[in-house]
Amino acid sequence: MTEIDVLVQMIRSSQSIVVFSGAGLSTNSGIPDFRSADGIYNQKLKSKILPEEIISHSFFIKYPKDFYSFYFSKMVYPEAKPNEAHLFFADLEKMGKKVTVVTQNIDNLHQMAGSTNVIELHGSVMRNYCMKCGKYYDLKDISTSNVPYCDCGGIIKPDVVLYEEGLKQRDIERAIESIENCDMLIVVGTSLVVYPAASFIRFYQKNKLVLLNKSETPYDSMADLVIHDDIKKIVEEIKRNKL
Ligand code: CNA
Repeated sequence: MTEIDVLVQMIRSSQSIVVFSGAGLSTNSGIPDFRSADGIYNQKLKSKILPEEIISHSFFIKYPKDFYSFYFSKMVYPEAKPNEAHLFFADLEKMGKKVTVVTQNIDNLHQMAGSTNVIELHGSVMRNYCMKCGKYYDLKDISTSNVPYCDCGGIIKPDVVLYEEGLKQRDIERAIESIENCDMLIVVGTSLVVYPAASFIRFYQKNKLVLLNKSETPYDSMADLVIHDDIKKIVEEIKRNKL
């Protein structure tokens, strides 16, 4: 049996599946991740300030102009479309599986692909709020060339979890509950170094933990199956195996 045969067998025998995804799932949609060689953290940036510092809460409050200039040029991709991997995970629902997507991504591509049950641990670039009056703004409703301000004069903040900010309690609870109770956990396209998100996979205690990632992760030794490859190739091979 090949690794792909084992993976297909695991999917076939699972009724409820959690897909725990990260930025690597969207690189084939043209959105760079953080930690790959050509990821955002390894790009030559104009400023000497580290990306981790720019996308922090205190930096946003102190230097909104610099924050937004980095954010809109490096983190927001309104033209991006779901790729074959997003579509594959959405199609599992059409096969009658109960699928919960727990994602660290902020790009909305799982939903665009058709997944109906998505927990966005780190929020979404699509949603934005005025920090003064709370008014909601869609991405298309805000200026992406300047600091966006509300009609009331308040500054608009993306509904994205920045460094120094906590995750929403409700999202944490839903993510842990779905991971604890699923038959199979597929972890895909994530370096598993961002906490607390990465720690949630420890709540899975059964024997179908699968890690699909180009590079090694700190959780590889915990998994029942690890495939280090491009998710595009993995999905193509799964389809060849006629799942
Ligand atoms: P990361 O730390 O950049 O890790 C991505 C992982 O994906 C790496 O280990 C890569 O080896 C792997 N990878 C890259 N491309 C592929 C591929 N085609 N097939 C298989 N594996 C691949 O990103 P994480 O998601 O682990 O880190 C969490 C951060 C990244 C979250 O806070 C996100 O909000 C943030 N982020 C999100 C996006 C997005 O929404 N698309 C983009 C960039 C960063």
